[in-house]
Amino acid sequence: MFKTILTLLFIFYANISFSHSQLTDILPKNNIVYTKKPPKIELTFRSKVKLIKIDLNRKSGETKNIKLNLNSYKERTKKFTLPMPNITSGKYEIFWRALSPDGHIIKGKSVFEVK
Ligand SMILES: [Cu+2]
Repeated sequence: MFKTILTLLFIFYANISFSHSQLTDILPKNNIVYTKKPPKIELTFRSKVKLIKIDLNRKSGETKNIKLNLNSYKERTKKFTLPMPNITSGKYEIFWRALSPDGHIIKGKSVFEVK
């Protein structure tokens, strides 16, 4: 009986942790110092998601939002590739938010520096 409960609990938690799609890769990578401007912003997910927003913020000095055009990224997909805007050296943060196929909002960020 006890073993059955444990097994059920395990299945329950395994379902929770794997039901929503997770980010498997992000470029520019988190906590990386780049010696030149990374050519693109790329988010890769485990399954097809709807991108809700991506913010690119310059964190050196006063925080400044750099406009990204997301008009052509309305479709649900596993991989989103955006050209990197013209950024100078400094510290930056990418903040993203997406809708997982199970209806959950997933989000994350990547902080990087361009020397
Ligand atoms: Cu989920």
